[in-house]
Amino acid sequence: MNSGKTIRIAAIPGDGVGQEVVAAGRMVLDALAEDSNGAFAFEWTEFPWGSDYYAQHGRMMAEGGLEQLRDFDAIYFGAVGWPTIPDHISLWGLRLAICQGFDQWANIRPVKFLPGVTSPMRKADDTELDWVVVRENSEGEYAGMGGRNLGGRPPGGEVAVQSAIFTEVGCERIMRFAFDLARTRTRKHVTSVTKSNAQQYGMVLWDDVFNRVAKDYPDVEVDSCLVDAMAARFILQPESLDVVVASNLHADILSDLGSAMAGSLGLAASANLNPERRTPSMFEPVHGSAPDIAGQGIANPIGAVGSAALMMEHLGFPAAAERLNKAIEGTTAAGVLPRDLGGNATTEEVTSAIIDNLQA
Ligand code: GGG
Repeated sequence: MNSGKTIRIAAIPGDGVGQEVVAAGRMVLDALAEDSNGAFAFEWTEFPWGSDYYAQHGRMMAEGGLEQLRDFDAIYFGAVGWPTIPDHISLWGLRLAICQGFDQWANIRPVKFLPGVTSPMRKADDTELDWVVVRENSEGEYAGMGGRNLGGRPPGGEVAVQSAIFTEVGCERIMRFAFDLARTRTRKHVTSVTKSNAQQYGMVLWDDVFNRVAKDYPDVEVDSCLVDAMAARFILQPESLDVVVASNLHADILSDLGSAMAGSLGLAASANLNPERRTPSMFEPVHGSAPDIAGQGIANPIGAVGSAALMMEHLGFPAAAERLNKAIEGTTAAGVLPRDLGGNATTEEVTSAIIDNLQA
């Protein structure tokens, strides 16, 4: 008998494999709740938004969609993007509309080796990789400002402008978030990713704010690295990193590199947080809709289940989050691996194994 909290979640499976991995994540979460001794239960509301919805309604989400989501405890998201719709329309119409509409300004993307998962970067099974990429999630290169065909130039001479907006408030809050996170970790190190040698306004502001905020955290080690050098450092000196804070675009690119180093993009979990908790936060695997494998039952559900763990942590159930993470580890350690990790387990088999491992 449930006498604990009923957690109200808005599920938005979205496009392609998003639908498969959100279904998998929901099964795992329901099994977790059933076994929680009444500590919590989930009440799910599913929203059919995405590219199919666009085909019928000419928009990616319902009119007033944000208002429909506002009172949920959290949003559990799959993926967005489908070949029939230009990617910038689907992304801005759904995922970014939610992230920016709810001011989910901090995106965290942990990067970790899992037991039993090999990768070209993993020289021995005991090699450690344990970072968190902190992505500024509200402005920067994703400010959505600019225009095309300015001045009405003739065909062949078109000009487009895409502005990156960096505000002192936006930079400071993400820096402080990264430093606060680093303080909870063993290494207590923050690396700021920049490109201030070439981008002399926004990225210099980014550096100035980083250096100023760092003074308030004398117990945290810091360094700063150009984004191009950082890509090389990910590969050549992974042990030198702990918390990596970067702009919207830089962090998006680097976190994909990091998850590939850990074995596959399919493993990567993420949380889009409104740390002030004024609005619901959104939890989603980092991967996209993967049209090439959608509907085949072979998508990797681990990124979605890992995102569910981040959601439980955020909602104040750290022991439940730990159980989810341990169940993922038990599954990969036992060699139940989907295709992107070199195995042949289906989405359903990996999901069942994770549910079985909740008991371990
Ligand atoms: N689950 C993540 C997702 O659907 N991503 C789609 C995508 O294209 N994202 C690009 C971005 O957010 O920068």
